[in-house]
Amino acid sequence: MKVPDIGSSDVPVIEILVKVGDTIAKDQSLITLESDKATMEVPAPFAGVVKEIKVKVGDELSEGSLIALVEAAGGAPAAAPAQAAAPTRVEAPKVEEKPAPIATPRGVLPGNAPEGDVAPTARPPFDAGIVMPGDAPYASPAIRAFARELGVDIRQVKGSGRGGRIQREDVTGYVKHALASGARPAGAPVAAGGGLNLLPWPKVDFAKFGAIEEKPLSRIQKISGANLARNWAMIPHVTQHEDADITELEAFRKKLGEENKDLKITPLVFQIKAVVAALKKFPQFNASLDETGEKLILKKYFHIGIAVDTPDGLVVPVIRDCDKKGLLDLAIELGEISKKARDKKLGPNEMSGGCFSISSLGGIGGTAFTPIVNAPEVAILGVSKAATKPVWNGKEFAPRLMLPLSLSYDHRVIDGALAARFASYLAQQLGDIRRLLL
Ligand code: CAO
Repeated sequence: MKVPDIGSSDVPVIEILVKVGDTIAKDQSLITLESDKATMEVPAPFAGVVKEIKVKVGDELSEGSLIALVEAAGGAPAAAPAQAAAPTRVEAPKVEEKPAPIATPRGVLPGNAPEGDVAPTARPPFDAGIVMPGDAPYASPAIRAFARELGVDIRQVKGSGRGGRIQREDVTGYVKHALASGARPAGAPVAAGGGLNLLPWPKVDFAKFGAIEEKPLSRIQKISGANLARNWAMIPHVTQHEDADITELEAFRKKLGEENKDLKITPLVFQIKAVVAALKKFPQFNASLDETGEKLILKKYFHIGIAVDTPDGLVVPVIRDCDKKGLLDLAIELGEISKKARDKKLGPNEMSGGCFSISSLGGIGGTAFTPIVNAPEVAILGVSKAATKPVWNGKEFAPRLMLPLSLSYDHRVIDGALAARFASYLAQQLGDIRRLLL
């Protein structure tokens, strides 16, 4: 069994989830990899018995790296990907048409990966001593980063996970305990009116008030929730609202749709083009703060993230080099990434590298909203439903199709005046189809 396409190379192994002699099921997780973007489990492409493990914790793997030799289960349909191992002693696996599932992302950014939410059923007993010999406490890099962020000395934290693995809750529990006992966690800065100093989350027995049902959050909701909470808390947001007159654009879009009946051309592709034009004119928007918060990184490429609503939650795939693509190319790619997102087929590389995001609720409704900036980007465009409104043209009110735009931005990087200019330029581009197509 080999590493499938994981979107990046030289990704360290942080956990080995099977051992020699294990009978494993198809799609059972073999190892956990952790890049700086995501923690992901690599699933078995077919069922069988583990004969030899070819990796150890700390090894850096890329697509095609050999993980283990596995004897395929007799007669079981084996979905071996093209790049999968053809190990000796494996009965020639029958190749399914469906490609092997790509590694399952389990986190997005260090500190945000939900830990301990993996189905325990298929896993062997975990022994921290094997993967982290010696006295070093066992914790994933994400948890170490989380502890560092809170100023916690990870060696002081007792792990409650399998084999003493330190989980996110252990770190937060340690901090809560330290705060309750009046002690300051080792290395933590002294609070002097700084920090969020939030009240604990209310613990309520809702069943006391009526019938209830519990529903766990999906993995995507947990990951995006942690990111949204951080971005909302750490970025000083302001939202600038603007209306674009898209009467002419809409007539052109309809015409284009009639000429390309097999293609779905929605207003979103025009918005991508308009955003690229505005990013070129206002480079401050095509930027990110570095991790120190003292330097702005200006980008010379134009990769646009598109918020896609899926049954499991919100994901933001990225369309690359939108400046080099025409409207029809963008329409094709938008259709492809939306489908991939809803089919849970997006790889981590398809959700990274964005410069600016668009969140369109135009197909659903609403007149305005305040999207949350997708850090480390510095702005995001929210789009609501276009509606025909009476607009004064100097002589009379004329019916015009108006598209509501809501531009949220990081006020540390962008001033209000600049945001107002960006939003009105965007509206101007969408209002004059000739400019957009230049
Ligand atoms: N005004 C009026 N109509 C609009 C519109 C707008 N601003 N934007 C799209 N429409 C129309 C489309 O033309 C399409 O009409 P037809 O069915 O007649 O062709 C219809 O609404 C549905 O469009 P769509 O949603 O399928 O396609 P899209 O290209 O506009 O959007 C995608 C694609 C993936 C962005 C969208 O499906 C989606 O997931 N949106 C939700 C994003 C989200 O959840 N954001 C919130 C993030 S914060 O929680």
